[in-house]
Amino acid sequence: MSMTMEAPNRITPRDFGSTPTTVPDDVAAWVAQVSELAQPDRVHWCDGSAEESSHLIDTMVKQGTLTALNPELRPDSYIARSEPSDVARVESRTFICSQLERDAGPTNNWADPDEMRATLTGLMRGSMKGRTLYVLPFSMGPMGSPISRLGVQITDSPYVALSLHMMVRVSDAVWTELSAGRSWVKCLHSVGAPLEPGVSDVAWPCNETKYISHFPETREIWSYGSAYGGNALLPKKAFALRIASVLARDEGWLAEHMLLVKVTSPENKTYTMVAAFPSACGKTNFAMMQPTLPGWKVETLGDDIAWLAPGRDGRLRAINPEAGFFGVAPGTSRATNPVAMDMLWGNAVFTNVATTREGDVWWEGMSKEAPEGLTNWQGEQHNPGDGETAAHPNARFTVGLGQCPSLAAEWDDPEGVVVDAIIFGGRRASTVPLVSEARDWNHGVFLGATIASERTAAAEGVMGELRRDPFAMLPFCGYNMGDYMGHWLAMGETLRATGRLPRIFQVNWFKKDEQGKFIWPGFGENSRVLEWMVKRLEGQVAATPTPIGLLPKDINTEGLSLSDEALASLMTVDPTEQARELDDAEVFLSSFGAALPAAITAELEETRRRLLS
Ligand code: OXD
Ligand code: MN
Repeated sequence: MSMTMEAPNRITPRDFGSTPTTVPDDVAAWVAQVSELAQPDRVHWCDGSAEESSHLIDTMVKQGTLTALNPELRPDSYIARSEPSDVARVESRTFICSQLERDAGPTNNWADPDEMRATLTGLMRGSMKGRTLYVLPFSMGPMGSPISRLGVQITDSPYVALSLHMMVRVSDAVWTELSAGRSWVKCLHSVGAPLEPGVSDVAWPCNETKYISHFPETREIWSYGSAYGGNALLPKKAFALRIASVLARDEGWLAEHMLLVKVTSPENKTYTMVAAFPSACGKTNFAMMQPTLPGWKVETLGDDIAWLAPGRDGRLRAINPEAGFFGVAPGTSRATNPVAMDMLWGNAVFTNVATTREGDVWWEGMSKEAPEGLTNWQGEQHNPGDGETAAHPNARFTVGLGQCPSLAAEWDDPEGVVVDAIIFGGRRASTVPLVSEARDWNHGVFLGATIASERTAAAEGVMGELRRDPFAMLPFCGYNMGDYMGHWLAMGETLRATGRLPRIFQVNWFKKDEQGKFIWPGFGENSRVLEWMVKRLEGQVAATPTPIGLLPKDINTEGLSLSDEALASLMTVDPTEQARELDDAEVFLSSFGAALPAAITAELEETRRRLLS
C-alpha cells in the first residue's frame, strides 16, 4: 500500500516538480521519524528535475556555498570551498556496524550496531534545526536493469542534494518502483550543524565530529558531520561499494571499485574491460583514454565503480551504478585528459579548486605555469612562494556522465556489457612490471588480493607510503576482506561453469627509474598495453611465463623514445624484489587469520615455489 505524502508545514513535491508523487509507506514513515528526531524546518521531496537543480543552486549562491564562475569562460558552473578540515574521505571515522565483529574483518573499523545507533541518534537529535531536509530517491544503474538497485538519501545539505543530481539517477519514478515492493537502501546524512534562530549560516556547514557508519544487515547508512565526497554522497562509496559488496556477496555478484571502458580495435572488434586501481591512481584518465595507437578507440562507461553480475547467458556483465563523475581535478590537463577538459566546458561544480582573476578555475597541473593573481581553494590570495598549492590536492569536479564526449552508447543499457578483461593496478615505483597476465582465475584473484599502492590525497594518511589495498577495496569492502576474497574465488567457480571467464591482468604505469622519473609515458600510450591484452584475448600472441604471471614477449613501442634498457626494466621480474614482495604480502594476508581462503595461501606458496625453482 502506498500513500501520497502531504505532511503539514512541509514543502510538498509539487513545489518543485510537476507530477504528483506516490511515496511508499515505509519511506514516509522513515522520513517522518528522521524529521521528528533531527527537527528540520522544512522537508523537500526531490524529483531530480532541472527546476530543482536551479532552486538548489540559487539557495546556495545566496548562502555563499556556491559562487558562479565567469559564464563566458565556464557557463553554468560553480565553485564550492569546503571547511579546511573537511577535504577528504575520513577512513578513521568510517565504521562497519555488523552484528558480529568478525564480519567486519581486520581492515574495517567495527562498532556495535546498537551502540552506534544510540550514538548517532544522540548526535542527530535536533541536528537539522533551521535547515531543509531533502529526500532524494535514486536508482544506482539504469532504471529497470536487473543489476540496478534503489535507494533514498536524506540530507540537510543542498550541496549534497545538488551533487546527487549529477552523480546518480535521482527521479520520482523510483517511488513507483518502490511501491511495487522493491527493496531499497536507507541513506541518512546530516552535516551536524543546526542553525539557531537569528544565527547566519556559514558557507560549508559541517561538524568536527564525524561518523560514516554502515549497517550491513539492515542495509542502512548513517553519516554525520561531513559534507565532502564519499563521506556525504552516500550512494557512491557507502552504498555502491560498502553496502553493495554485502548485497553482492549474498546475491552472487560483485560490487567493485573499478572503471569500465569499451575498447575498439582497428579491426572494429569491441571488448569491455574493468580496472581496479586505488583512489587517485588515474582511473578517470584511463576511463577517458585517447589511444595514441592509430585505429584504436576507448569509450567511457564509468570511472570509479562497476557492478558485475552473471547475465542470463551466464557471462559476466557490468553496469556503472553512477551517473556522473566526482573526479580529482589536480593533474587534469589538455595533455593528461583532454576528454575531461572538454567535458568540463561548463555545467559543472568544482570543489576546492583555485580561481583565476577572470573568474575561471585553475588547479596544479592544468597548465605549466600558474596564472598570476590566483585565489586559492580557501578563498585567499595564492602566494606561489609559500609552498602551498593553490588548489587542494583532493580538489574535485562534479559533472554528469552525459557531458563526457567519449561516453559509450551502452552506458544506460539495462543489460549491461559483457566483461572480457579484468585489470588490477596500483602505483608502484618498483617491483611490479608494466603488465602481466594472470595464469588463471585463482591466480588473478591472488593478484587482486595483494595489490599495493603508494598513498595519495584522496584519503587521510601519509602521502607516498605503501599500503596493501586488495582489489582497491580496502576502504570500501563492507565485510570481512578474507570472506570477500573467498567470494571472488566462488564467482570464478560460477563463471567457469559457463565456460566464459574473463581474463585477468595486472598493470603498473608508475615504475620509476633511478632518478625517480616515471619510465612509462602513460596516458594515451597505455593503449599499447591494451593492444597487447586484446591480442591475448584474441589468442594472437604468446606470452612468457614467469613466476608472477605471463609477460609480453613483445609490446608495441614503435614511435616511443624508450630505450631497450628502459623497456627491459619495465618488464623485469627481479627475484629478490619479488621475494620481498611475497614476504610483505604474506604478512598482510596473515592478518585475515582463519578467514583467508586456502586457495589464496596456495597461490602465494606456488608463486614462491616458482621463484625458487
Ligand atoms: C574516490 C576515491 O573519490 O576513491 O573515488 O577516493
Ligand atoms: Mn574511487
